Amino acid sequence: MSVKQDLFQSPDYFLVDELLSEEHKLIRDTVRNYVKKEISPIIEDYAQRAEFPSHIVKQLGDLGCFGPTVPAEYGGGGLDYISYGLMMQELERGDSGVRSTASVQGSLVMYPMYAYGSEAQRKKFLPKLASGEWLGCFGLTEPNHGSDPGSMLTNIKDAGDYVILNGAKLWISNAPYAQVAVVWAKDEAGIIRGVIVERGMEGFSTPTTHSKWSLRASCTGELVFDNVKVPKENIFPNVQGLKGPLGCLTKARYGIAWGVIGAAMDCYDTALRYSKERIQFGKPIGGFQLQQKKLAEMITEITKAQLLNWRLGVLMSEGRVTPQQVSMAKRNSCEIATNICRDARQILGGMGITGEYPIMRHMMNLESVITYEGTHDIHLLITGMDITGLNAFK
Ligand code: TGC
Ligand code: FAD
Repeated sequence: MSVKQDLFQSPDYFLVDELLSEEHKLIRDTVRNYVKKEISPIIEDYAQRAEFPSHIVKQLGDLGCFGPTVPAEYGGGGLDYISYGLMMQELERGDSGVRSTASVQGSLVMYPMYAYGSEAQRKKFLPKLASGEWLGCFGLTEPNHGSDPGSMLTNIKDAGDYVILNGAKLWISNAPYAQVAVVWAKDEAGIIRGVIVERGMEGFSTPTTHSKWSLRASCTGELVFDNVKVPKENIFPNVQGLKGPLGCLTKARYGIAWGVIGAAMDCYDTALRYSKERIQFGKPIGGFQLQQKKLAEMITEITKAQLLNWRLGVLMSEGRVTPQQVSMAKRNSCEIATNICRDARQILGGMGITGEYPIMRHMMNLESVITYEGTHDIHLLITGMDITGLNAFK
């Protein structure tokens, strides 16, 4: 058995499929088949080499994975949020880095252009991003401001038809391959504004971040702005303040809540199959109570998360979800997925650390996912503030 022969069978213990429409299932199965055919056979090699499989950008665009909830007139899919969640689940079943590429493009680049952008910005950028002709990135985090982006130093100064952008962003997914960057910077009044920075603008560079042990098949970099002249027509006219980037993060965190359950499902499915095939002490290790406890707890947590995600998707599609509900789901999904990967790795014994199986790669990836888009502790504090009304950040 090898990850290159993708034998994945999706666990569905509580018949959650029955909550999905035929269209949802079709979308889910289309992305699942794509992952089996195009991602699983190659992803381990790319991860081992720490290389981004850049050819998948066009494939993901063709598949409709970029901006699926953006209206069709701008190149999006005009789909609901359950469809989007299912896409993220299937992509992350393949690899968190692949889901990251789609999350950033759809939720962090296309969404703000659609929600906060001018009509000219929407028309210029969205169709090319939706099709995968262009790749985008999102610059919020700075070297000295991660969990506290409101203290950012990157800034714009008025210069007539232009603003002059200075500063630096760190840990930016897709940066080295991106044609456009959605960047958050403070104006002279200290108000956070969103600007679209295009590759080729003088003074703009995107050095690659090396030596990652996690998300190795995703390319991460910096955004460096040295007196970059950005035309004023590239500023988002319809949002000001930290709620701009945080509004994008609500969409992307939603995708993560679904996505990491894909990684957990892959680890569970792999461990279950292995436990039935691997013989020790004269019987399959799946017959030992200690291994059954791990497997039973995994499927219990996966099932609870599948139901939570489904409900979250309904609320999101109806426009009734709160950012705090999304935080709870992102945090819960990351925690259980991380634990499931660890237990799955143990079930595989020594084989669990090899690239013959996807588990160690998922495990390492999840160390980034539990940290980005708000760390585990930050999401706990968001829930804490919501239920007590007391703000632990200030
Ligand atoms: P605070 O005063 O609480 O809020 C400022 C304004 O924002 C509003 N708001 C939100 N709006 C929409 N969605 C949300 N989730 C929101 N959370 C807050 C809030 O109502 C307020 O609005 P207004 O009108 O009153 O101005 O802000 P704070 O400075 O106290 O910070 C709160 C905190 C810590 C929760 C926030 O800063 C935070 O979430 N920090 C975590 C930072 C983070 O998540 N960074 C992610 C960077 S991007 C990334 O990681 C991409 S990885 C991509 C990939 O590869 O998949
Ligand atoms: P810090 O904020 O320094 O936090 C360090 C520790 O302190 C954490 O455990 C944190 O929970 C804790 N902490 C901080 N404040 C508090 C508090 N008030 N109370 C209790 N504990 C606290 N950013 C982008 O803008 N765009 C991207 O595309 C992007 N992609 C990423 C890709 C990868 C692979 C990684 C690893 C990160 C990416 N990020 C991106 C950045 C990511 O969002 C940040 O790493 C994250 O928000 C945490 O910031 P930090 O690393 O500076 O940690």
